[in-house]
Amino acid sequence: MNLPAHTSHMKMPQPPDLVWEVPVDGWLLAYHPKLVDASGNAVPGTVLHHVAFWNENRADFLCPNKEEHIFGAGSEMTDWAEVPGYGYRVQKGDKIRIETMMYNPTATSYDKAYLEVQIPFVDASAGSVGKMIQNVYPAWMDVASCGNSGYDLPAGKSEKTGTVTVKYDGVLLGVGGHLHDYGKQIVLQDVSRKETVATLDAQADAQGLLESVPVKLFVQEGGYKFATGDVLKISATYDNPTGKLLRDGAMGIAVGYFVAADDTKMAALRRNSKPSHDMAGMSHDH
Ligand SMILES: [Cu+2]
Repeated sequence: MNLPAHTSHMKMPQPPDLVWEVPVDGWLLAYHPKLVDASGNAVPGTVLHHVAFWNENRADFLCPNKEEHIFGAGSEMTDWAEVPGYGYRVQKGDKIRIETMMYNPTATSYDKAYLEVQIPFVDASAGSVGKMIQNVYPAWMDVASCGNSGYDLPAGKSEKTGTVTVKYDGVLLGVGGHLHDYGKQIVLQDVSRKETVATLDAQADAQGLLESVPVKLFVQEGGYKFATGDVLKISATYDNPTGKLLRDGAMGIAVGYFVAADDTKMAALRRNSKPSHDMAGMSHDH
């Protein structure tokens, strides 16, 4: 894409959705996003407004009104690391819809920028290795609950909270966060257990443009336990210094990997027909 300097996501001509048909039966292990120009030089992550991968063949386990959102990143260029022994199960022919939105808040124009996402995988048909992999499901715990993720960001300090209810027993292996520019913090609480699961403080530059959100892992302890019926509360805080309301300027999502106690129950989330595209899962349509 050509990314002229000082172009907002509303003004930038956005790329159409792509559909990637998964070529193997197996597991996707990690997602490594990278922005480069035509000669392979790095382009700063700040020009990525967001990218989202949706599996059109499965419903989300926390919000079944949405497609399964298997990967996403924004300006913080979230690198989804491999957790040894775990993977996201795919079937050959699964259709992954890739939604991308770019912008360029910087003073430098970038011509022919590419977003690359490297996905290490295991082919289940290639021997016994696959038997050792446990299935993980992406858990998107959103301040917008199960609605559209984007919301209007008021000037100054603000906080938005939402809840989602866990419908399966299992464990959370770790949690990171997705915020937009001027985001400060994401907090995930298990209200039913009266516990704070994670408090994630964002790193930003001097202007408040988001640089990174940390990841908290529970792998060592065997995961953070969720039970069916647990209510999770998500809070996102922002401090918008522009003095203006930023239309659709914010999101607040805690994102983790979930392992179900009984994986066979998760098979019910599979669906074969392609859902309509005006569903609530189109959370990034701004
Ligand atoms: Cu976003």
